[in-house]
Amino acid sequence: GQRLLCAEAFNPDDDEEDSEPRVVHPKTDEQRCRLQEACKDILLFKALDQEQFSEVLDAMFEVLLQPQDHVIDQGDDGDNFYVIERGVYDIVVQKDGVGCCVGQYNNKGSFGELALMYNTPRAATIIAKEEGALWGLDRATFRRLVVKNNAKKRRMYECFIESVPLLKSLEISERMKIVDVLGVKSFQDGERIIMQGDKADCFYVVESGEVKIMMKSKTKADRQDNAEVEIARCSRGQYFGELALVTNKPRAASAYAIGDIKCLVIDIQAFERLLGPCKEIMKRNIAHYEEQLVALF
Ligand code: PCG
Repeated sequence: GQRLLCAEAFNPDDDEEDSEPRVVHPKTDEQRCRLQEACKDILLFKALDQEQFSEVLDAMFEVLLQPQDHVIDQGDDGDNFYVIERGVYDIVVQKDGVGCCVGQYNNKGSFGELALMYNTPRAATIIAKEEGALWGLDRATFRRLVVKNNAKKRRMYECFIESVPLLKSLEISERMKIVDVLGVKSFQDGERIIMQGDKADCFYVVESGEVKIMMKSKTKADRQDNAEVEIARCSRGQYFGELALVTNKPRAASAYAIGDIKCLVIDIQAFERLLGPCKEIMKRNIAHYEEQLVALF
């Protein structure tokens, strides 16, 4: 028994908050419905099993915001993780004493994970631009259920992420930070992953299977029946969905699953924060898209 106890004490997967009681904030059916809807696409929750996910939902509590309210102040200790129910929020980072707006959340997504994941001070200030509502998740529950998955995620994706050509120029620690915040999504044969003309909020790397990139034809006859032309395919290790994020424009093409596939998904805020060093490579590849299109149409 003694030896076992010692071994357990050194298990890095163990968390100091493990013994804390389960947090439950009672909710009305209506609140529970809204909460479930707000959380269904949260990438950090994708690795949770059903039991863990329902524990997370139980622990969440609603926070209402007025315009100009600071949800988070840079430099503070991290208390909660937040999922957006509604509202627009500016992301402000202090650089050399000057506050720079580096991005914005628009009625969806989540923030506040970094301080809780890495035990660091808040790295940005988050300001409500209008009336809004958030769902908070306390630090202990977030660490116990979400951060606990990170070690497993790193083990699962380390090799694959090392093999993605786009990410070769990053340091290992930078690649692991990508793994910590990515979500894995499955799509069925023929399912549309992104739609031409939509606002862009995610970046994708194909983990398994193949993705077909299709563009609405530019010839007049085809345009009338909305025909799409295949312009590219992506397989394991290749990425798509970067163009709209780099150009700040709507999706320039649609993407469909060929067979049942899996993609790693990174939200636009993590893309901006972590993939800056890869942008030059992406831009070079984007320049080739134009040449390919000229040949196609
Ligand atoms: P945290 O806990 O540092 O609190 C501020 C949050 O802002 C941070 O977690 C991220 O979730 C979020 N965020 C969004 N974009 C950025 C960015 O470009 N830089 C940083 N540091 N944080 C960002």
